Amino acid sequence: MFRKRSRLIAAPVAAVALTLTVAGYQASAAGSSGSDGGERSGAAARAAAACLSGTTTLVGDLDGDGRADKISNPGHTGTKMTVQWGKADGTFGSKQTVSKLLGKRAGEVATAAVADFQNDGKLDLVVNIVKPSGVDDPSSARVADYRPGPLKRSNLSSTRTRHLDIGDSSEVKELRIANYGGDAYPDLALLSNAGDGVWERNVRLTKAASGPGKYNSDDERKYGAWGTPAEPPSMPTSGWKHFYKPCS
Ligand SMILES: [Ca+2]
Ligand SMILES: [Ca+2]
Repeated sequence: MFRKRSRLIAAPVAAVALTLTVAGYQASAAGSSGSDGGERSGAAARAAAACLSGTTTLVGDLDGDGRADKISNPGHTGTKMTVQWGKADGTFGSKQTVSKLLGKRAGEVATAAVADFQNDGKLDLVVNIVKPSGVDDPSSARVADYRPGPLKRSNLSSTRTRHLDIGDSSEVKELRIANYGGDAYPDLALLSNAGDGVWERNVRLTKAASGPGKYNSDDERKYGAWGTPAEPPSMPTSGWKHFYKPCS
């Protein structure tokens, strides 16, 4: 009952956010068309609007310095992510391995997902780090966070980090961006080892005010799935595409 009502309230908010996003794109286009004086705000708008370079690379500002950075996510799994920090001259630095920046230890699996979850123009990060138990009972995550941007370059920390329950009772193997419900806020799909030979596709839907939400059995029934290590559930591969346009 309560959830249904909050969804109805959320819909107009999403519509407003979409309108703002469109306005942002238009401002960006106006800025780049070269009128004097608008150069600085044009650059800021361009940095704010993340875009896709190919299917597995997102270009957008992750550290909040106003310059676009390059986030690559080979295979969409969240396990091999790299970031290249944007420089003043418009080029990008060398590839930094996200799991290394996060402080992954030997034997651990680090997964990450990047998107502007709350649609506020700043890219955010979801992180899970777990040492797989190697037995039927999954171990819980050492780190499982939502880190709203901007993030610190040295260790991808945020001043507003919040714990997420994604690794409390299962071992996250993949973290992916998904689009459930069709609103403006990127959702999460997790491939998890739930124990006893069961691999699950779990979901966390995002709310505008708080970012990725908690476990919700209705969402799991609607969007989740299960399988085995031999036949794992399918995972989304086009999450970024729903929320970001190709870089021109
Ligand atoms: Ca940046
Ligand atoms: Ca954000």
